[in-house]
Amino acid sequence: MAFIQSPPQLGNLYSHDPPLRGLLRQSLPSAVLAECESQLLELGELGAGELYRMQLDDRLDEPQLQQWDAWGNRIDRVRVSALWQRAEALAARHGLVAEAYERTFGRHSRLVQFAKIYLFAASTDVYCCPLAMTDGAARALLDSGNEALIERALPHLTSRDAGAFWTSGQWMTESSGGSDVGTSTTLARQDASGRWRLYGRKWFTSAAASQMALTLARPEGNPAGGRGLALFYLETRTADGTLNGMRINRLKDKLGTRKVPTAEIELEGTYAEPVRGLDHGVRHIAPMLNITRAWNAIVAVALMRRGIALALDYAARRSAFGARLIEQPLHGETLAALETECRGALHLTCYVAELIGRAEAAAAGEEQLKLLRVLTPVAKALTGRQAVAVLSEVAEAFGGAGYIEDCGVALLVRDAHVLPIWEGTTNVLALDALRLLADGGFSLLRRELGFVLGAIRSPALVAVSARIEAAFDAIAECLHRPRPQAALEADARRIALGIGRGFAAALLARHAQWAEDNDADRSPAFAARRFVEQGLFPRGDSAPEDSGEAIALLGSGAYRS
Ligand code: MFK
Repeated sequence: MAFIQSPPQLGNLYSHDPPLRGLLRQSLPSAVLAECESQLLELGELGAGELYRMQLDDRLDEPQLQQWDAWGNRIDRVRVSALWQRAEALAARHGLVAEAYERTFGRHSRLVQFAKIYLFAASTDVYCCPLAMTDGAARALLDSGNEALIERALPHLTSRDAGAFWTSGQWMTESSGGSDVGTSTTLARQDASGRWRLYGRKWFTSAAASQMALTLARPEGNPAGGRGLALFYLETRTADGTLNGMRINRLKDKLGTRKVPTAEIELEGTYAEPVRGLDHGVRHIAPMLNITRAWNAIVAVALMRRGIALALDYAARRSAFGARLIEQPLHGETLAALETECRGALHLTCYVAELIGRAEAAAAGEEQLKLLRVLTPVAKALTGRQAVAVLSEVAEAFGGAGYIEDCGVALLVRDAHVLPIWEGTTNVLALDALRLLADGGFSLLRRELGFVLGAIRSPALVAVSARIEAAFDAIAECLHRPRPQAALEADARRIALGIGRGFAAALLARHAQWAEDNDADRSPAFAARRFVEQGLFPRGDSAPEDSGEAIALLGSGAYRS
């Protein structure tokens, strides 16, 4: 009889996650935690049970685009997977979006919401994509002050009733530029009745099955660039169920996020309404981007946690060379390094969630708003890259089994790869962060770092804290050293990621002090120390001084045309 390996299992995602529970105990008032904990347990059970089983069974069920009906009518209907349909109903019922707007827990509502997203995300095949955009649309509409649109859409976007719940698309990307959105060519023109209609092609619309979208288009006669674009609201179908002046040309055939029906859409006179004036579209859609970037970060953490949970359980079941993998020092060290990254990402992302919560409860001052503005791109950029690295290592921890599609790990590796790409690539976000750091953001961050580290007393953590301060000194030197702007920009990625790592390390150290004081638990201190050892500000002494060097290096190869 051949040997059969028992597969990895998941326990309740909430009760089996000490780092999450520790963070929530530290950050939430005990009354808030007591009130929301049963919901977290329920989501943890769903994520480890029904939804995870569906995800494994549903593996090959991908979205389908039906363009024509039997009688030759163009219908362009998108059918999503069974898991996505179930996820939609559960997301509404559990208030995955609503939680943030009901504000039951005041300024803590965003953190509670993010804990829910974290428990929901890894078993639902990136259904968090439409949810993130829905949350972002609600935020952007509220910020716009457009009362008619708020009244029309917000009750749907924030509904807990699956029948009334709407998701929203965020249609920005055009083939001319996914990052350089200002090059968009979609035209907005008023018809004879004065209604706005859109004409153009949106190239990566991630929620083709959504009921509404926020999109950018250039009102006829407006100047080029992001400033000449306007933010528009549209509903995808008219009252009789037909598409609102658009065609879905095809669904994308992607490396990962294969359950997400990402479409190319032709706008052929789509009725739309301006959300906030007829220009500055990029500025007006930015609140949506900031929310989806924060979601991106928590989804990155959730995927890392899933991979590590599976790898740890597997390591306890699998034996090689006469011992279980978990008992083998090098394997244990390898998994501990992943666990450390995941904890740092969790703390950084939840800190961003807390800042959003404070801002929305009008409990944040100017400085905290600015801090949030800097830390959002930093957290998104760092966690996306961590997820790719961690999940690649998770696959290796399974050996050949991790390379097999129906083992459940390959899916995580493929899905993680989108996280650094959509919602702003690492370089776009690093340059965004660089601009903000130069504009007073760095000194604010440094001050906040001082507050965070100010709580630390234990000698081992004081040593950790000194290394974090030293990393920030090096970043400060790097930011302020006189050099050409091009050389500074060439260094932006290292600076942004270094700030993310340094701030995450500080949050881990503060949590470790809290855990020592409250739980006599030393594992958070190990995580803080290891996170610092795994690197805060890489290649400190070889920063590029001259951006021309990279260009010369790349240009010298015979492979260039
Ligand atoms: C799993 C969970 C996540 C799921 C997500 C779902 C998937 C979604 C699919 C997608 O839609 S992916 C597409 C996402 N696309 C991007 O993220 C675009 C990336 N590119 C950038 O972010 C560029 O930097 C940017 C488009 C903003 C550059 O455009 P511009 O026209 O050069 O804008 P500019 O001049 O930098 O900024 C214009 C205004 O917006 C400025 O304000 P003012 O008009 O007052 O000067 C900026 O300060 C402001 N702004 C830009 N980014 C901002 C912002 N304000 C607040 N927050 C921001 N992040």
